Amino acid sequence: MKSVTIVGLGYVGLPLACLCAENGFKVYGLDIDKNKIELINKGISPIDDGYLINKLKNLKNKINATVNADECIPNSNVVIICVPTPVDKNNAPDLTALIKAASIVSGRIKKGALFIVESTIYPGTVEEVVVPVLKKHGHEPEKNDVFVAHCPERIDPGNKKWVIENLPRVVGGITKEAAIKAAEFYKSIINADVIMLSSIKAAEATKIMENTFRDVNIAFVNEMAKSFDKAGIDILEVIRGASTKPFAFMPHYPGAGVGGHCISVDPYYLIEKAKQLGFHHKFLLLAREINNSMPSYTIELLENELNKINKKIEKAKVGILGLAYKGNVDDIRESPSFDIINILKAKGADVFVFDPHVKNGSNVRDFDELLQRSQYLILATDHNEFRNIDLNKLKKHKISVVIDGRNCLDREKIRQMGIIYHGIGRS
Ligand code: SAJ
Repeated sequence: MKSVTIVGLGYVGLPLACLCAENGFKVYGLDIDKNKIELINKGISPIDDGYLINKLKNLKNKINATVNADECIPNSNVVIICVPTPVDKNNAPDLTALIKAASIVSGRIKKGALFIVESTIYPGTVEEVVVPVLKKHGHEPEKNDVFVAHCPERIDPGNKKWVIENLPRVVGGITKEAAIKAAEFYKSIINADVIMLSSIKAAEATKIMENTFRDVNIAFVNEMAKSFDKAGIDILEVIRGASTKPFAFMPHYPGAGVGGHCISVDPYYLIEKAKQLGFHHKFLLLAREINNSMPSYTIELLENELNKINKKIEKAKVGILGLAYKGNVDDIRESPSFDIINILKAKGADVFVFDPHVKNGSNVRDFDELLQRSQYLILATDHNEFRNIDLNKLKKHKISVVIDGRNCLDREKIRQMGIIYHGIGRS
């Protein structure tokens, strides 16, 4: 039986481990988090994701989760790295986890094995960072003593339509043979196209382009929202109008900011690498600047409404709905909610926070307590729980201003109750 070790059992590694187990592989999961290992070996998902909760329940004992690299890597035909590749406080790529994982693998991987990196990386990372670690351990990937490839992950947390089984993938290899082996591996576990690109750099660049494309398009609608707000135009209506064009338009939506470990991070991987190569990505940086301005813009909207009713932000009691970086997930990485909270506190406001998916981040017991203690609301995350709130409760608790950071509440109904409503590009 073919065996695989997945290094890193997060929102990328875990679905991949489940898929390999379902396709007859002997699966090892290697992670540094003992608590996570324990849960997975009990068939419990450490991530609040319905898809994973279900899969793991049915795959109990089919995934051997361990902290011990010696137990798994030497016995694996395939080793796949799925560790986080964040940015540091200066928005420079932080490859610490990747380098550590590459070193753990390089010292243990057996000759002839397939070694794949799925983590999101800038073009050149495998050749310039991972291969030298392999060579230090006596490997020669260019001679296929191990087959080294890159297949960028495309997991979209919470997406029920596009899941790991049916998502097309691209692969690139240090050698053609490595790319072929990687393509064969993914074709054996997914029901979707697997495209072999001519180089590993092209595969690394593909993912960066996908996510940077999304970041600049979100920045585009965020800037349009600011402009239309001045003109009293409802941007949602305009996006709906533009979407009637059956070609050459792709809707994105303005909001209180861009969070998550993909869209808000990946552009910096390309920006930094290009800088080393002597190219300045002014457009990508401008898009990042626009998206990073949305939290303070959201608070500006609140202050403008308070000024109209002769109220001040100082000592204002503001309820924040949502900590997660996007709706219906429990992930708070790079979430704009934290910028909103910090700016409000710096302005002297009292801030109350409730997120049903991030209980340990909330400073009130539940939604009702948040309403009891707040005068004004900012919706920062479009969880379904917030989309479906009983708006009459706002009236009952005398909420007087609502800033809808995801344009997901019923503006008319809120206004009919005499509550001031302002969205992002939606006055
Ligand atoms: N956001 C907007 N406006 C939009 C879309 C998103 O403000 O129109 C915000 C979200 O609120 C969030 C951030 O951007 O704060 C990122 O949202 P996202 O929907 O892009 O979600 P992610 O970060 O989980 O992105 C993933 C990515 N998947 C991978 O990297 C494999 C991305 O490639 C997908 O395009 C994205 O899911 C998706 O399409 O849902």
